Amino acid sequence: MTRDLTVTEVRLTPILVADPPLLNTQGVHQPYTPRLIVEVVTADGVTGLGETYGDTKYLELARPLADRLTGRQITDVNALFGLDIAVDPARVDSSVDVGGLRGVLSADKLRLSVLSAFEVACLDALGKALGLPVHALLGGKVRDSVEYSAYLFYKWAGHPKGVAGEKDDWGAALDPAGVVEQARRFKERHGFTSFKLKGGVFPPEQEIAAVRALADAFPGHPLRLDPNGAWSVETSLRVAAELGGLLEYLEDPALGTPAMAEVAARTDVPLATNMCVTTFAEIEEAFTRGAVQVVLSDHHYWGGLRNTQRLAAICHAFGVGVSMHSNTHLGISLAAMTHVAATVADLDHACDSHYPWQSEDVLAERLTFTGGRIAVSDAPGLGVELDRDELARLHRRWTEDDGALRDRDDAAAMRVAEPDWVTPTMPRW
Ligand code: GKR
Ligand code: MG
Repeated sequence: MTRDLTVTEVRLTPILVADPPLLNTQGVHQPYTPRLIVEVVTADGVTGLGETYGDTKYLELARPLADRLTGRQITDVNALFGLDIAVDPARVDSSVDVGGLRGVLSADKLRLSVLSAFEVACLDALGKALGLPVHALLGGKVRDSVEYSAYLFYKWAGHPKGVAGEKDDWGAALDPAGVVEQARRFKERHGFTSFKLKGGVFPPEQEIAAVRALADAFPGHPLRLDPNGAWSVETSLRVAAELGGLLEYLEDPALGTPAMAEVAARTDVPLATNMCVTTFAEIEEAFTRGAVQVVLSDHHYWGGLRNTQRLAAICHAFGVGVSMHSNTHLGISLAAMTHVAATVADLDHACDSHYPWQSEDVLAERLTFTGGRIAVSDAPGLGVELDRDELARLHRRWTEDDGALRDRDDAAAMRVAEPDWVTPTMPRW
């Protein structure tokens, strides 16, 4: 049977999704966070789904790319990556993304972050058209389920008074006991057996105490601490000395490759990153200086699932481990992460995922973690279906927003509670 794989329509739907008050070194999560849902429709009426960041700068770039994809084949993604689409320099002149939580923001990284959603949508559509799962299009799975780690955050019980937002039932976690209780619930609800604590929120001593409390409560469970570059080299070394034996790895203790290389040279604790190696161009210096032992890939800003495989191959060649970073994301991205993770042979660490924090999703059926793992779907495409009513509801929320929440700004969200809050200068400690 001949199929018509021509793209006849690309639908872009920006949405605002509920997010709990999770703390990080920049501030706190807004009550609603922007995401962009991409639908690629073929002449045969097959629809492929993709998802990426929804902030204005991503959306602005997605529009011309959507126009350029229309009329092409869904198998023509490589050419799309080669298109020269102008990026407004004002959109990248801040040089860091989300205050630096995702490393340097270049025009290329912005473009890749948008293209990744188109790539995933095309692969989903192609898989549906051929009756094959996305992992098969990527060369086939080497495991039937992918392990994720519980992503622990210091958090408030609720968003500041007077701020609209959804209630969550996680309660506050602002000290070691709160962190342990949160970990217990993660384990009970989703079966996770490894834990990552987002640090850089409190002085290092308090975060060291939280990790020690986790180690006592969950002996033998892999633990990680990620202060998003908030520490100096000396502080990083002090934390590494104190927590050494308890940590699977320390994630971005210090900011940038030179500082990470200095830390790595003076400790045996492995260092992971989603901040100093976030593009292919950053690999050479970091690897030759031995600055990182694990790269946390993210198919959004690395430019899709095939680029994630390329990154994994490079890491393998250099003896550097690979795992996955996560930012607030929904089920389409979790499905995409799971398909690609299933194809990477040497994925030696549980991947990160914010998904358990997201009470809302655009999927007809939420993905579920069992024993901390997501089963790799063998259904055609990504194996997920859109809930159109929910997509419309979350889009309405975006349309009705006066613009205040359409661009993620954790420092601004923090100022609602602490008017004098300024984005901390790094290193903070
Ligand atoms: O969502 O607060 C957050 C995280 O800090 C996130 O933005 C980071 O990019 O999770 C990420 C990380 O591992 O650094
Ligand atoms: Mg990180």
